[in-house]
Amino acid sequence: MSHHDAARTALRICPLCEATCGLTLTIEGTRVTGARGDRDDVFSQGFICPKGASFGELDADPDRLRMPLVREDGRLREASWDEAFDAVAAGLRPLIEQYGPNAVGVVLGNPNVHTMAGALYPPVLLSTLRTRNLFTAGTLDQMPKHVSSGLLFGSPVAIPVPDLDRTDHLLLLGANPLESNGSLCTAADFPGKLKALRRRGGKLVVVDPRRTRTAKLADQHLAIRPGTDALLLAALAQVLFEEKRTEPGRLEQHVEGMDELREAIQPFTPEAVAEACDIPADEIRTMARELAAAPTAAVYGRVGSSTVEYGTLANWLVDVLNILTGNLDRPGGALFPLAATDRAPRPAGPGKGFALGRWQSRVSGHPEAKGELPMAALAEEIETPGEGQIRALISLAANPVLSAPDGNRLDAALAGLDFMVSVDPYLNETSRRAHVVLPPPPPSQSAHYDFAFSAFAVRNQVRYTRPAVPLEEGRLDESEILARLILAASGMHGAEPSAVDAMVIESTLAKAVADPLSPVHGRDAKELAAQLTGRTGPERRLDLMLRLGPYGDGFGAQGGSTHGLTLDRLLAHPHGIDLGPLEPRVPEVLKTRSGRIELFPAPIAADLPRLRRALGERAASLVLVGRRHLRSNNSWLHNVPALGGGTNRCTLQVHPEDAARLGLADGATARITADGGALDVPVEVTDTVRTGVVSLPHGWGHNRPGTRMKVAAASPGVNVNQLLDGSRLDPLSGTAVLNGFPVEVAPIS
Ligand SMILES: Nc1nc2c(c(=O)[nH]1)N[C@H]1C(S)=C(S)[C@@H](COP(=O)(O)OP(=O)(O)OC[C@H]3O[C@@H](n4cnc5c(=O)[nH]c(N)nc54)[C@H](O)[C@@H]3O)O[C@H]1N2
Ligand SMILES: Nc1nc2c(c(=O)[nH]1)N[C@H]1C(S)=C(S)[C@@H](COP(=O)(O)OP(=O)(O)OC[C@H]3O[C@@H](n4cnc5c(=O)[nH]c(N)nc54)[C@H](O)[C@@H]3O)O[C@H]1N2
Ligand code: SF4
Ligand SMILES: [Mo]
Repeated sequence: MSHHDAARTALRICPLCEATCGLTLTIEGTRVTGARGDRDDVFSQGFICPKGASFGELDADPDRLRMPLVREDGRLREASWDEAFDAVAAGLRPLIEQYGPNAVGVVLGNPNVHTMAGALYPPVLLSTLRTRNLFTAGTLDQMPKHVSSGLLFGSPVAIPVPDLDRTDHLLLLGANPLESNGSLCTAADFPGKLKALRRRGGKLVVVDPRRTRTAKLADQHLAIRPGTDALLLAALAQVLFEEKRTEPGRLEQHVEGMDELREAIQPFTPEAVAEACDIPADEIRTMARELAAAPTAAVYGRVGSSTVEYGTLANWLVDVLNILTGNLDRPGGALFPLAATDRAPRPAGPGKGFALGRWQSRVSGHPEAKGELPMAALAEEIETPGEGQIRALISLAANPVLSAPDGNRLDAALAGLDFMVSVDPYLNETSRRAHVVLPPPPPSQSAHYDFAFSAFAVRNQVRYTRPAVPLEEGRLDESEILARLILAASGMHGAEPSAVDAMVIESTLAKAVADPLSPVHGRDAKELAAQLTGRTGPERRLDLMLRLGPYGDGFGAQGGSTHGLTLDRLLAHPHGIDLGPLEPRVPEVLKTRSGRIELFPAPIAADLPRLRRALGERAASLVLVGRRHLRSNNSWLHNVPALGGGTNRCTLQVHPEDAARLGLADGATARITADGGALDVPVEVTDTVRTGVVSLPHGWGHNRPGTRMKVAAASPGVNVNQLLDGSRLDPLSGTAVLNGFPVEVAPIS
C-alpha cells in the first residue's frame, strides 16, 4: 500500500474483554494501524487498555487462518468454503441419522459472548440439533451464578450487578478487575470506578488469597484461604441475623424463606468459620456490621468464588447478603440491568421457575444445569461406548484442551471422534483435532453488538458498530459460517444461509403477534417483517429485537417506548445511546413459581450440610489458585508479540515462607503434583500470594504438535489444568473446581 493513502478512522466496540470499550481505529487501506479510546462513546468515554490498544496487531496476526481446512488422509489442507461445508454435511448427517441427536456434542467457548454470530446462531443450532450433549465455558466459570439466580429469582440470566457508580461500600470477592477489567459487571474503566468510589468516601473491601492490584487499591484486604468464601459469607449472614441487623426494606414483601434461612445459617458463626477461612472472628463481625451500616452497599463475587468447591453456595450467599441488607434492587446496591435486546418487562406474577437436573449426563450422572453438562465430563462422554455416546463434535470458539480439566485426556478423546468441526480463527490445541476448521474473519471485518454484556452492564445503554473494513476477498462473515453450518447439520445443506435468519424472524414475529402482551399483538407478521431494515440478516434480527425490546418503537404501536429504538435510530448514534442508570426491577424481573424471591430454595438446602461438614475439615497444607494478566485473555492472546513478555508469564508464584519451607528458589524449576498429574514450572517467589497458596495462570501449554501459532509456541508455558482429573466439581452447577485444589510442590534437582 502506498503512503499516499489517507488514513481514516472507524469505530469498533472492543471484543477482548467484558468492558466493551468503544475504540476509534485508525485504518490505512484495509489495515488497522492504530486504536485509541473513543472519547464520545456513551459508555466507555475514551477508556482503553493495552489489549484494546493492540487491536491492530491482533487483527493482523499472520497466523490467523484465511481459508477453511479439511482433513484428508489424516492431514489438514486448505479447501474452498463449498468443500468445507460439503465435508461438514457428509461428516455429521450420517451419524445423526444412525445414532440420533445425542451423537453430536456441541462445545461453546468464551468468545461466543464477544461476537454477534456467537449470540445469534448457537441457539438456532441447538434447537435444530436437539442434542443433550451441550458443554460450554460456563461450567469453567459462571454457572454457579446462573444456578443461584435461577433458584433465587426464577431466571438463570437475572443477574444483579453492583452499582459501581453509586455504591458506598463494595465487598468484592474472588475478582481482580484491575487485570480482568471486570466480569458479570460490564463497566469500562473498572479501576477508575473503584478509585472514584474511594474518593467519594466509600469503602472497598477485597477478599482474595493474593494481594492483587485490586487488593492494593482497597481500604481493606482479607487474604482468605481459597475455597472458603461460602463459609465467610454464611458467617456474615449469621451475624446480621444474630445482631438483628437484617433490613430487607421494600424487598420484605417479595421474599419468602427468611425464617428457614435464619435457622439454617445458625451454625456458621464467625467463631466456627474463622479457622477454615483463616480470618479472625472479630474481623468477620466488623465486616458484617460495616456492610449493614453502609448507606448503600454491594457484595460482588466472581471467578475466585465461583470455580470452587462451594461455588453455587457462595454465589447464592452473595445475593442473600444483598437481600438481607436491603441492597438488592436499589440504587447503590446490586441491580438488574435492562438491556435494549432484553425482553420487554411484563407484569409481575408467578413464572415458570427454574429446574435443575432435568436430565443427567450419561456416564457419571451429573445433573444438567441451564441445559448444559459439565465441561469436565466431555472427555468421558466421547470415550465411553454405548447409546448416547458423542461421536461428532461441533466446537464453536472453544479451546477446551487448554481451558478444561485434563487436556491430555480430552485431546486423546477428540482424536477418536468420527467427526469434528471447529469454528476458530486459529489452528490451536483443540482445533488441530478437527476434520474441518472454519475460520471467521478478524474482528475489524465483523460488525459488533454486545447481546450478552449489555445485560450485565452497570449502565443501560445501546451501541452498535458496523465492520470497520470490508470483508476480505474469499472470507465469510462468521454469521454466514454459522448459518451454513446449521444448514449442513440439519439436512438443509446447500440452502441459502439467509434462510436461517428469515426463519428466526418469521417465528419470532409469529409469537409476538399472537402474544396479547406484545406491542405488536394482532398485527400482520409479514407486514412487520417487511418493515425491518438492515443490510444483513444479523442486522435485521438486531432491528427486530430492538423494536420489540424494552426501548423499542414497537413497530410504531402505542405500546412502543418513548425511546422509539430501531436499528436506523441506533445507526444515527455511532457512539451509542445512553439509556440511563440501572433502576429497580423487583418484582417484575422475578420468574419463580411463587412470583417471589425464593431465599432458601430446596437444592441449596440440600447442599448446605456439605458446607457444614467443611467446618470440621483440616485444610490442605498447600492449594493452587489461578490468576489473570492484563495483557492476556484465556488461551488465545499469547500469539500477539506486543501482549507477551514482561510479567505476562507462566510462573508458579510461591510465598517466601513456603519457598523456604519447600526449598524453592526464585527462578528455579519446581515440580507441582496434584490429582491429575505433574508439571515442571519456573518458580517466582513473591509475597503477593498468601502462605499455603501457590498461583499458576491458565491458558498456557502451547507445545503440542500440529498447531499454527508460532509466537505462542515459542514461549509455551504449561497447562495448569493438567493438574486436574475432572473429578472435582461444584455439585449443583457442574462447575469445575479450578481454584483452591490441593497440590504438592518440590524442587527439581
Ligand atoms: N485453570 C483455569 N482454567 C480456566 C479458567 C481459570 O481461571 N483457571 N478460566 C475459565 C474461564 S473463566 C473461561 S471463560 C474458559 C475459556 O475457555 P475457552 O472458551 O475454551 O477458551 P478461550 O481461550 O477463551 O478461547 C476460545 C477459542 O476461541 C477462539 N476465538 C477467538 N476469537 C474468535 C472469534 O471471533 N470467533 C470464533 N469462532 N473463535 C474465536 C480462540 O482462537 C480459541 O480457540 O477458560 C476457563 N479455564
Ligand atoms: N486480562 C484479562 N482479562 C480477562 C480475562 C483474561 O484472561 N485476561 N478473562 C476474561 C474472563 S473469561 C473472565 S471469566 C473474567 C474473570 O474476571 P475475574 O473474576 O476478575 O477473574 P480473575 O482475574 O481470575 O480474578 C479471580 C481472583 O480470585 C482469586 N481467588 C482464587 N481463589 C479464590 C478463593 O477461593 N476465594 C477468593 N475470594 N478469591 C480467590 C484469585 O487470586 C484472583 O485474583 O476476566 C475476563 N477478562
Ligand atoms: S478494557 Fe477490555 S474492552 Fe476495554 S480496551 Fe481493554 S480489552 Fe478492550
Ligand atoms: Mo470466563
